[in-house]
Amino acid sequence: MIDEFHKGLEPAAVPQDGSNLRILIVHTRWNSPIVQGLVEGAKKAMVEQHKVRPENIVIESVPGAYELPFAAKKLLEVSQIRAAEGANDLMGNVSLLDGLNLTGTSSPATSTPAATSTASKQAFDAVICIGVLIKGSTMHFEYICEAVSQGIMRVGLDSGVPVIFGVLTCLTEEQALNRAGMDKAGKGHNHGLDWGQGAVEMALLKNRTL
Ligand code: DLZ
Repeated sequence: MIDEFHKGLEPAAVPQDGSNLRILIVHTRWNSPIVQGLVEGAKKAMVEQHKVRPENIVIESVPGAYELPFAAKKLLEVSQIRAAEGANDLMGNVSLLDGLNLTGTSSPATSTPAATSTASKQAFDAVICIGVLIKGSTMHFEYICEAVSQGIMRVGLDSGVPVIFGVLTCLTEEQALNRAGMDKAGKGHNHGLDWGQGAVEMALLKNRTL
């Protein structure tokens, strides 16, 4: 029997310094209150435990979980184009993306505007896709779960940028509240914390030069 059980993800063996990382969070507006709790958990872990600068966390929203892979892929590509142009700017060239509104899908309460600062010229080092799927009475849940998990994996493998699967796939709302640390009994654990930690660790792994 384990006396002291660490809920969630065990910390990495060595400190994970995220101070030079830029992270994208894409979250759904379905099941919004629970999703917001998970987003806050991910931000908290990255900023407070791993020194990620708040201005380097960009938050965008999509309607539902099914839209997460497309948004992750699109926003990742745009950030990579911007980063390439950032290098061009140093040589006096004009940005092809100037004037493009990258925050068009953002939820006003949580969004960090995509400014034309130096930080916004850095491509994302990792993406966290956050959503909550709750089973209903039809097969919809099964189809969406399968599509979203496969889609998120594909974006990560195709792009070479880690994409964290921050989607709760729950049978009941109580399960979802518990896994967002929002249950009445206070016995749950906010999985957003694990996703934030995982994003930093995987981003550093992506950037590692052997
Ligand atoms: C349609 C739908 C349903 C029934 N349930 C959820 C859910 O629990 N969580 C979620 O994130 N999205 C849900 N959606 C919306 C789909 O993900 C998607 O947005 C629509 O099918 C449009 O593509």
